Amino acid sequence: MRVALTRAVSLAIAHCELTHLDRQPIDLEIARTQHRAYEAALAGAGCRVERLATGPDMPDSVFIEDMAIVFDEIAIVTRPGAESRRVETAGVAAALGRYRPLHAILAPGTMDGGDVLVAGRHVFVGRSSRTNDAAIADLHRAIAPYGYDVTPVDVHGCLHLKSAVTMAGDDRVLMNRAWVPAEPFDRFDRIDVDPSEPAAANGLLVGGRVIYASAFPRTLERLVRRGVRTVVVETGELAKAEGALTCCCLLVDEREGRANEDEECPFGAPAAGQNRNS
Ligand code: CIR
Repeated sequence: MRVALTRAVSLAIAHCELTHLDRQPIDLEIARTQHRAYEAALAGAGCRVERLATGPDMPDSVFIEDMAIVFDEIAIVTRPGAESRRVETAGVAAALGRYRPLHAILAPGTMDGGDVLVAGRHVFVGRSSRTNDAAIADLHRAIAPYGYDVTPVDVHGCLHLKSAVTMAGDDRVLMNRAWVPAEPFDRFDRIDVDPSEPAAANGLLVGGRVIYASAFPRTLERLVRRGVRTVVVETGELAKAEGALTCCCLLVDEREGRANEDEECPFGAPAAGQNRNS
């Protein structure tokens, strides 16, 4: 079974971090409705959705992807590049600790999960305003023993690597070459975003389909023409907080048994059920 960890939309989402966008009013109820529809798409793709609670001190909590990178063998808990978001890691670590042994990125490293694209044993990591070389080296040390290689990729003009490139199939990527160099992705079949839709490179590949935003009809047409199975969702309200599709979940393939049965969670996280609820 595949678990999709999601996190509730905070009532403080209007105070989210913004890097490339101007602040606009965000309608909390619409954002929550869109988030529920996204969760329904995840369930339709075969996931068991497990939604973590949030709090008013976590405006960006819905973008749970940035808190961790989940591999079959281990989960990496990040040290987010935006200081305001570091409060989010404890609850995510507590949830992930039920499924995987954990490794924490430590200072001076900073990393957002949105900068990490996993393609089998190949891991691409964006050097961005959120992710630095110390964290990339730390990640590499943690996962190299399991046979993963790590390729750093410079990202320009957007928030994260996965704003610029995401998986659209086992050997296929959807990308915006204006924001990320194409060469590291030479081995993949590539689909380019429509030039009029620069932010269209983020889709979520899950259960043999790509969950994709309705905001990018021209790129959607390209995906469909190339035979990609798509499920379209409305995410306009979450996009105002600079979030996309991959960033609203962490996918975990469930394995037998608990990962950390005998270990204490290194994050001092609250026990399950102790998260705040608004
Ligand atoms: C932030 O700036 O951290 C949030 N407002 C948006 C994060 C989006 N995360 C992602 O695309 N992985």
